[in-house]
Amino acid sequence: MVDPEIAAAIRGELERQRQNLILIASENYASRAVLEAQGCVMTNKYAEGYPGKRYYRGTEYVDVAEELARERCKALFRAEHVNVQPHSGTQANMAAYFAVLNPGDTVMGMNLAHGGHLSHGSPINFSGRLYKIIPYSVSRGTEMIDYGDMADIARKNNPKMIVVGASAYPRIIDFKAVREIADEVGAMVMADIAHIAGLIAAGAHPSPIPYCEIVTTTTHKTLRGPRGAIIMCEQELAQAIDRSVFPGTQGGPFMHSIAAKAVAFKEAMTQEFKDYQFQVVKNAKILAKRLKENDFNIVSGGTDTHLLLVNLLKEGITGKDADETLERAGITLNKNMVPFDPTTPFVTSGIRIGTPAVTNRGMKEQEMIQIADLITSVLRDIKNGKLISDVNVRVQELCNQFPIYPDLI
Ligand code: DSN
Repeated sequence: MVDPEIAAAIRGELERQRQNLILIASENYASRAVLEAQGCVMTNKYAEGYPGKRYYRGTEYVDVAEELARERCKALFRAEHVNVQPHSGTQANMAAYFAVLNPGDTVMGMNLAHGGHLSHGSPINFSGRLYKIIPYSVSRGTEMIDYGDMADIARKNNPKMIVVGASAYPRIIDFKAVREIADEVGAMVMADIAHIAGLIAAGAHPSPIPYCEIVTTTTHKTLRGPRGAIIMCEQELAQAIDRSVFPGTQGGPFMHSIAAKAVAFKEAMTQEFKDYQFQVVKNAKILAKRLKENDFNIVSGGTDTHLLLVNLLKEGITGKDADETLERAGITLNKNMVPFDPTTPFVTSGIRIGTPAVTNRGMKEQEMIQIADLITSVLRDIKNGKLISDVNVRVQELCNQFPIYPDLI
């Protein structure tokens, strides 16, 4: 009633999330409890500092929320220390770098075009502007990280830090191998587990915690929490990390988001969450297998995680055309660069497909096969408007069978 225009936009977004197959690998549906905490009165409170040591009065309740978030997160990931205040993944990475690096230091990060992230050293990001970035890539043959190549690059360049983690890499990351490389050249290791944090919390992907000085992650992807991020680190770096977040790079913490992070960490300790994460991986594997049977070229031949990449060069379709057409059919995913892509990030030669959101609706193997076949029929005939409408009808039927947020209005 106060703002009908925004109310209509929110209702529209709810319907979009209900009536589309959300296959964007970084998106998910947070629980009602997480949404409620994120929309609570703690948004009104200023609380610069940390629990028990704030610059403002009246923080006794937000202190409870932040303490619970910290303790639950430490238990969930078996981390020595955690800072739950970062507003976003890139801000978490910025604070982490500022805690241990100086401008001009040499840092190795995964090539963005091979699955890395802007904040891991892209020249157009602060990370690429402040540090001397030496990228590492996937190998042409396997389209997987070649740890031998990584070691050679490290020996040649003596980085102060190796950053591992990706936003479009479908394979298990061998954190132990990276630790060994780093130890050989005297480097630190920072893992950005934004995409795979939920899998790690559930034991569906090996944990980087024993092998890295610093681990950052967003909280809203596979982890299924509110939009935001955290930094975990060994005890020795606790003070440097905390100071780097506040007052180093942020002001007042978003206490409502921190309360919602606490709720998400509690949810992540349940058996339901573990089962969900293993199903996410199972679903991604089935989707990859079916698309492969349908003659698509899957980057690295498959997946070990929640996402897969389809290389469309053979089909002569750009990622841009593919994601636009699929969106018209009610299938929402994103165009993505594939390794050694001859095009640009605005066009791309591939698509990225993730299973966290559809799995959250309860979809399983059988639905993944249907989804793979729906994607296939659209991509085999992308100019056929009638076919796109028919697929959209089938997408609606599938969405209706697996309702999400049924009691939200
Ligand atoms: N935008 C995120 C993703 O889609 O992977 C990364 O920050």
